[in-house]
Amino acid sequence: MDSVRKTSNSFVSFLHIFIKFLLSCSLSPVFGSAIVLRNSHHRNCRHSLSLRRYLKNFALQLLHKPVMDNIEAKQQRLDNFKIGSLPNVFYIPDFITDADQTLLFNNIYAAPSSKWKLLKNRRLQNWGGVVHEKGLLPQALPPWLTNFTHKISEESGLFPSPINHVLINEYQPNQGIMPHQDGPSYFPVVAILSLGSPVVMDFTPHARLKLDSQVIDKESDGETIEIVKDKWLDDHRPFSIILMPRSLLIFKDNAYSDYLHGIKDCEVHDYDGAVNEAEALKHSESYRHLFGSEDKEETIGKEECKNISRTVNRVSLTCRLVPKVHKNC
Ligand SMILES: O=C(O)CCC(=O)C(=O)O
Repeated sequence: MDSVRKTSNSFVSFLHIFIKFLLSCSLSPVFGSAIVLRNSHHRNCRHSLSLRRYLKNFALQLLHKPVMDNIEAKQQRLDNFKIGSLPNVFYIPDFITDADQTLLFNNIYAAPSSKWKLLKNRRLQNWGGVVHEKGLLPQALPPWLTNFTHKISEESGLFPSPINHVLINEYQPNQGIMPHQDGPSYFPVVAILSLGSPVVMDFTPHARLKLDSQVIDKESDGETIEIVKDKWLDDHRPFSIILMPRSLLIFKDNAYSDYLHGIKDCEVHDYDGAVNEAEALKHSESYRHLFGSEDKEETIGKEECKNISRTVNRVSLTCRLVPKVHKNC
């Protein structure tokens, strides 16, 4: 077995050296002129160029093949976690373990109080540096964060270089975040790791995609109520995602640029119709007590009441890449 492995390793090494040789030859003027000489025989010097280009592409393809295969394998694996109708939203339950969650909590709450920035409806820690319109004034991420940002980059295969910025948001049960779109300084992929209380995140198409609004009359408890339904361009429509603790949400491209995302600032979140209901609830055994799914006959007939009671704080880690980094600090 060993000798077979050694032979195959030597063959791979030989192949790499040979490819590198091909690559340098295809770029070198000496080899190029040799081809020209050969081609002068055929009186067609255009062949020299195309042969050089062919050799170069061939060598590059062979060199990059393992890398491309690896990226494709990661994309295929990620596709198993696609949720909803958009191609660019992924939900990975149990992305980290309970022990990882405790480790993160310990480190987050070990930070000095000056690290917290108090906002009207939540507080946050900023790690990785200051994001300016013109790029990032960088600060190295601590190892307790890079352990997880590396795992996210590695397993998603969606970041062209290491994640260099993490925002940690802490929400009390009645706090949330207004619908917003992340800024243009970030590479258009967001990975959000959730800890603590489950919540529902709402995605709404950007106002520029709104066509008009329709008022629909609906009978409820003998009364007629008016429901305003917005109409959106193409296939855009609002959707919601349940974010369970220890899960990872990733969204990118048009889910990043065409939608606003937000979390309602109320203690009970309705998850009816959430696009990952099945995936999230499958992994919610230890949080069953937070989910209201019993029949509430006295209030809403036989309808199931699908809501989450937020009884503890939620902490999220929004992990992103700022491609443009200032070098002079
Ligand atoms: O807490 C979250 O899950 C979302 C945070 C967020 O959208 C942000 O920090 O921009």
